[in-house]
Amino acid sequence: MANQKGNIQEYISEKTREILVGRLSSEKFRGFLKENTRKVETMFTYYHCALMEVETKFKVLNEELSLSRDHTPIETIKTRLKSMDSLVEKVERCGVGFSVESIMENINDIAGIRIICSFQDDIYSLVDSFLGQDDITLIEKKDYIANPKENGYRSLHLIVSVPIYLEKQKRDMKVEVQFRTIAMDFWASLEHKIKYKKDIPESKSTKLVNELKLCADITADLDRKMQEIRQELAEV
Ligand code: 0O2
Repeated sequence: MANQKGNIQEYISEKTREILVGRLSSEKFRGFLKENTRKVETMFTYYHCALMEVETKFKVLNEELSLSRDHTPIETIKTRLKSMDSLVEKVERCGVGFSVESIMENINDIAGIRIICSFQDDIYSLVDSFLGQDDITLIEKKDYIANPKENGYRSLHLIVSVPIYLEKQKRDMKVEVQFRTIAMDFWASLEHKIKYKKDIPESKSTKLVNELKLCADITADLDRKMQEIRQELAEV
């Protein structure tokens, strides 16, 4: 995920600068952005608002759930707006039309939030509580914890719709929520770095893929063992 943009105006200025200095690879997208700067700025602002709504929901759940447990279920919350490069790549890869409406309709992960927990069980409790809230609509769920990807990637992903209340309207916004344990996040961060590192010779890359798969198995074991220890402690 790209870094959290603390200040939306800073983020938009950075994006505008990217357009002006022509760093974006896509000629077509550059033209679209020049003509739609205000609309794109508004779009990112709405997604930023949706992220604030969802982040608050998890902070509230964390407070409440920690009352009934001997630990706080959430270790870290990270939010991010999709980087412009990544958005352009996805718009082109998915053959999405060059309009703000079409992008908002078809790209589901412009706003992303990652919830990092110590224990796997906490992930499932949080998912249940979050999806039980009456203003949250589930659009898609992928459980890569129950069904890890071939490379060993584990996380639980949701695409949800959440309302934001603006001056004169209510808008339903899509947000991607990823849930991971600390171990899953540690693994995914390294794997992500390796995936995007260019110029790795093929022989080395095959070795790294195999080693990462081994690490994924070790982290899955670690998560299971930590969960068991916590359970035993709770029963004392
Ligand atoms: P970023 O920078 O994290 O946003 P798509 O979104 O179309 O690429 P799909 O199948 O719709 O793919 O989405 P999926 O499987 O839910 O995965 C989307 C996000 O999950 C990715 O976003 C990653 O953050 C994470 N992810 C999925 N698979 C892997 C993996 O094998 N390794 C790692 N490290 N992360 C993974 P982006 O857009 O790739 O990047």
